[in-house]
Amino acid sequence: MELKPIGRLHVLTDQELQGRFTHLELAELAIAGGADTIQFRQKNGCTRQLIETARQMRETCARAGVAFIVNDRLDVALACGADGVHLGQDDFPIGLARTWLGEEKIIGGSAANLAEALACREQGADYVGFGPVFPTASKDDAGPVSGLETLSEVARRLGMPVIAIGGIGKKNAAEVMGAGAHGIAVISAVCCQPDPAEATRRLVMACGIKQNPPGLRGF
Ligand code: TZP
Ligand code: MG
Repeated sequence: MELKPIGRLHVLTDQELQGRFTHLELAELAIAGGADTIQFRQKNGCTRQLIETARQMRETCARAGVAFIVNDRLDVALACGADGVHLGQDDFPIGLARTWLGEEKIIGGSAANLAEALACREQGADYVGFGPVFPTASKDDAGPVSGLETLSEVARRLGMPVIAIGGIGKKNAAEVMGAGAHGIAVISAVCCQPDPAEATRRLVMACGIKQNPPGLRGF
């Protein structure tokens, strides 16, 4: 499969770890700070509300030229016309999601080890979200940390974009990129900071991500 442009700073929006900002507000703040991909991550709630929130976020992202990805929910991604979906090991199968979304849309798959990462590639994922690389308090069932060496090996062996996740912040973002990650995905390093836009800006700088003109963000 042809490689698609995949963003380098994926901000996962969260309303469980913090209550100050809505998903939409977090998306706006992260975009203002320079994020090139927003992932709507909401584990529960009524489907109609999820679709409505996703629709608003998609519009905001589209205006800014930022990729909009829905976590877990293929139905919500389809309903709002998202740019893609991110699927975990227990979610809708990647290959089947492809038949619904078509070739153009982005599909990301979660992997915690090399075997899972290779399986994501085999099934047609466009990128692999790999982690947790470091300890994280943001996901209860995150599993053991992989560390930078395994991240490095996975990035080398996979030959496709690997987005590192888990415990990543401005202090370790540079070494994660140095280990071969295409980009990073974060929750608390943006959503739980006093100023999410400023926190995003610092992550962009820490990762050494080049800022493109609006509408051509990231990648
Ligand atoms: N998948 C693996 S670790 C993780 C997810 C969703 C949580 C990442 O959150 P944080 O706050 O960036 O460590
Ligand atoms: Mg999932």
